[in-house]
Amino acid sequence: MSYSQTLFEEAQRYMPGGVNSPVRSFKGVGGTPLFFSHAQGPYIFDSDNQRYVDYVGSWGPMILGHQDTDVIESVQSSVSKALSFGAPTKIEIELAKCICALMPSIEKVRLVCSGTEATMTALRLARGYTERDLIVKFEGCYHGHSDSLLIKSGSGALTLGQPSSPGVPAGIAQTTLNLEFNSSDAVHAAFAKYGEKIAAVIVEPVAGNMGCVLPTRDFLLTLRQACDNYGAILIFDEVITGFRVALGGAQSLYQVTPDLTTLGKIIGGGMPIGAVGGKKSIMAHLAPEGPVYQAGTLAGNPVACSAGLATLSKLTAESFYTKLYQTTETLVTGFTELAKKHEIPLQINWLTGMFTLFFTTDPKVHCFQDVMNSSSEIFKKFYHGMLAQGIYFGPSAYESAFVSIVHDKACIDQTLAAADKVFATLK
Ligand code: KE4
Repeated sequence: MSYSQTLFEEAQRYMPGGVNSPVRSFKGVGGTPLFFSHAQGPYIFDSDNQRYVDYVGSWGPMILGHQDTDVIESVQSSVSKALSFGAPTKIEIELAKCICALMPSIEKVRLVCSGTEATMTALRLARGYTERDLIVKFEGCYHGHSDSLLIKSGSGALTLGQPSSPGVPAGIAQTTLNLEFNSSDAVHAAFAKYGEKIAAVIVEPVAGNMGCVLPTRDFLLTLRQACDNYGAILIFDEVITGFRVALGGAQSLYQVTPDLTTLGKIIGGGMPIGAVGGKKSIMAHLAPEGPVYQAGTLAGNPVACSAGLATLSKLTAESFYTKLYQTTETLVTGFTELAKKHEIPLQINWLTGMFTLFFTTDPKVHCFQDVMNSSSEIFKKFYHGMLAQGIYFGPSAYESAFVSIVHDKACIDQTLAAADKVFATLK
């Protein structure tokens, strides 16, 4: 019995499902979740001291790799002074200034403790600012677990939503519309029917939570135009894509500007953080400047801000994103060539620093239905085969894999050698 198995048995006695976030439970791939003890660079080590090339990176934050010396030194320096005040600190200004400088659509920003808090706050702010209730989101996009966002599509394409979890009141579900990602027609129809009641559209500009699914620029432009035409707020949830796919996030890559942006993950460098930012005219409605309430005991925590600032400061290095792009491209090209060699039906969606393997015969994976057409069973075999070869992907077919700047040739060689062996078993 592995030590992870022993730990998992004990964990289940004290925590629901033995974990503190469901995806970690391995329910998506079967088997026992690995418990990890330490990490270095592109590698993580489980409780049996097995080494893995890490393509989860804490679900995105670890873009510099684990134990980056500058980040660790910054955190150590911060904790040597204090852990938390519950009062303003200079480092919060420095992180806020850095975010505003790197993402020009953000004129003011509120720091919170998670992506969920960021998106929940963004929705409340948009509803308070517009004095409207309806929210538009997209099938397959995940924005954290606040009630208005745990919604699945209604019975018909344009019927208001239904709870996707027990505990979400039907009344709240009825204020969310769930549309097909990448469908400009669905957006036009929704605004034609509900336009004057729509407070906001929230979207992952590049979807990462149904696996990586890229938008068409036309789709993002349609969202922008519809929000402009009807006075709704466009929220880009860049909790994953912010500072990952480009220094300015997906909004800089696709040149479409949201009214509000939510961030998380990378801006905390591995520490608990989230942020909502955007136009001053909208942010001015947030307490204490305005009436829309939001608060948090550890919001803007100096240790988290130190880790985040140290992380963001290194992303501006010359050719950082060129290198990250090249590493990702080399991996994707290798997987694609091996799939051809072994005649495995495979589509890979990717951008700088993130990718997803879809085991499907479809020529493209463009929306949630395409994702559902891909084989989760083949993914499960792939997953465990790679795990046995020391390669750690997220334990779900519907997540993105993340590359760090320290994933080097040795990592790529080990990963592709493992894939060569595993693909041979998938036919
Ligand atoms: P958190 O509350 O987990 O910090 O952030 C919620 C969130 C918001 N928006 C986007 C685009 C996100 O991807 C997330 C959280 N991402 C997942 C991974 N897909 C976190 C992992 C987990 O739930 O354990």
